[in-house]
Amino acid sequence: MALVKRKGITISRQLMDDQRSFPEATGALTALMNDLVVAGKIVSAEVNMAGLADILGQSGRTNIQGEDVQKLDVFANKTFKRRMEQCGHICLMASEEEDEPVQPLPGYEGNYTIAFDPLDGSTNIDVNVSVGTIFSIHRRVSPTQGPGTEADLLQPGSKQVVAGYIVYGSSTMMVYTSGSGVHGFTLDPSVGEFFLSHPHMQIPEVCKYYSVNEAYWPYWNDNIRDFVSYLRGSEQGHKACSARYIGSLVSDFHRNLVKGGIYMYPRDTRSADKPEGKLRLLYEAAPLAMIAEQAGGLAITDDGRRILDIVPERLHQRVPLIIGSKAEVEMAEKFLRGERP
Ligand code: P6P
Repeated sequence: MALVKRKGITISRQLMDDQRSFPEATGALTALMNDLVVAGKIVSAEVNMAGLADILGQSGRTNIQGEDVQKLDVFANKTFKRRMEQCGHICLMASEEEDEPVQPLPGYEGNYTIAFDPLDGSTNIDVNVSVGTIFSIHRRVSPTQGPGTEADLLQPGSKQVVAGYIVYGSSTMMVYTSGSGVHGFTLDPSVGEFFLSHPHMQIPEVCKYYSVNEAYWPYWNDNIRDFVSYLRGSEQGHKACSARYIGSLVSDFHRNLVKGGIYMYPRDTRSADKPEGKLRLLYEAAPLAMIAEQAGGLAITDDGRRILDIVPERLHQRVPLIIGSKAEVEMAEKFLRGERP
C-alpha cells in the first residue's frame, strides 16, 4: 500500500513492516529501534520541560570535544545509553559525550552497533532553539559473541542499516531510513506515540535555503567563498537562496530536507585543532548523509569525497560537510574543482 495512504500509522507498525521486507530478519533490529523510540520519547518530555525545571544551565563538565556539557546533554546521553545497553541487540555503542566506546550490560550483547549524538546543538537549549538527536546503526563485523570491538563502529556510512534523527522542536519528529526511503513521524504527546506524518520524504530539487556560518568567510578557501557568493545570487544570474543558519545541525538539516536547501560546514583556518571542520563523521555526517541520499540529495566533503564512502579511522573523527539538494551539491562539486557555471 502506498505510504501516502498509510499516514497516521504508528512508528512501531512501520518498523514491523520494514522487518517484513527482510525475510531473514529476526526482529532484533525492530526491537532495538523500538527501544530507541522509547529513549526519544523520554528525552522529548525532558527537553519540553527544561524551561520549567532547574535543568537549564551548565553541568560544569566538558566533553571530549572540549565543549561545556549542558545538563540536558548529560540527561539525553544517560537516557540513550541506558536504553541501548540493556536492549539486548547492541555489541558496542559510541556517543559524542563519551570519550571511549560503551559496552552493553553483560549478557545483553547483540549484533548491532549504534553511534549517536544525544543532543546536538545543546548550546541552544537555554535560548529555546530546537535541538536534536542523531543516530547511526551498523551490523557488527566481529564474531557474533560477546561485546563488540572498535572495528564494529569504524564502518563507512554506506554500511549503515538504519540512520536517523529526532528533532525536538515546535513538535518532536523522528525521521529515519532503513534503506527504503525516508519517513517522518510526529510525536503526539497526548498519547505518547509517533505517527507517520511525512511518508517517503524527498529533498525538493529547488534549493530555497543555504545554511553556513558566514562569520568564517575570512578563513575559507576561494572555492568555498565563490560558491557562497553564487548561492547569494550575486553573480552568474543565479536566483538567490535565502540564508538560514540557526546553529543547530539537526534543525538546519531538517528544514532543508523539507523545503529544499544546502547546509555547509567546510574546513577553515581558524583553529589548528579542527583542520577537518567541526562536525563528526560517525554520528553526525554519516547518518545525515544516508538520509540525504535516500531522499534524493547528496552529501560530500569540501574536497568532493562522498561522505558515505569515508572509512572512519577514529571514533570522534571530524569531517567537512556539504549536504542537501542534489543540484546544489553538484554545483558545489563544480566550484570545488575550480570550475565556474
Ligand atoms: P558554529 C552545534 O554545536 C553544532 O555541532 C551543529 O549543531 C551546528 O550546526 C554547528 O555546531 C554550529 O557551529 O561554529 O557555526 O557555531
